[in-house]
Amino acid sequence: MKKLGTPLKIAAAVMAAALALATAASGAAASGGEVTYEATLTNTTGNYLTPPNFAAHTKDASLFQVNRPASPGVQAVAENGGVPVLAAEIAGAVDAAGIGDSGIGGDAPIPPGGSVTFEFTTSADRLSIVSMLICTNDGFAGLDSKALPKGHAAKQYRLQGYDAGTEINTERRADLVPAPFCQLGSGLGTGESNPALAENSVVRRHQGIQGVGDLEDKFDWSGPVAELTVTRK
Ligand SMILES: [Ca+2]
Ligand SMILES: [Ca+2]
Repeated sequence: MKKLGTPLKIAAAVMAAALALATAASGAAASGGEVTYEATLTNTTGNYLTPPNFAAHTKDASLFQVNRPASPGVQAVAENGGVPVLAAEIAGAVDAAGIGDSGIGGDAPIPPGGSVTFEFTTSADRLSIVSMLICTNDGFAGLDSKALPKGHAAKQYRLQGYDAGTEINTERRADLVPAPFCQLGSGLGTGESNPALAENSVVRRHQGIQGVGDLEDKFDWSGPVAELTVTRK
């Protein structure tokens, strides 16, 4: 049986390893010259998304990996919309290593059907994104280390829904973040992780809203949860 907190220690080790690898690769990446990209992320679900945390990076770094524990920053976003926590984590690993650019796309949640456009400049060749599916326990839209466009034609990507594996999917509004986006009743919701709901698992594809709680069906989705278009400027 796993002890509470074990996945976080593992995740920290994963991030440390990613940082070490990223640092080792920085010389090669820097020689390639920097390119500015424009990215537009469109929400294709009935759920709201947090402003996306993004990172351009080399192949040796990652924001999350399927079948691995989520990092503390990814957990913070997936469970509670802790966008600044993940931004600081990524900046500490990727930006500090000099291998790319990271940031937050926009400053407001993206509504169903809505979009956000952001730019970044980097010599790295891959892109990762994490954005909370707000009306879920610990669900997020994710892009895992996809190659950035090499030519000037726009490149399309699809983000899948992932379960961070850190919070049990109760689908109860009382366990969701107290944002106005999930039509919570007055006083419902929490911005803190509840130890009693710790899942102690790994990142995996999200199964959508299963109807086990009191969350409405309209927050469910099937297939990809967001579309992304990236263009070299
Ligand atoms: Ca939560
Ligand atoms: Ca979960």
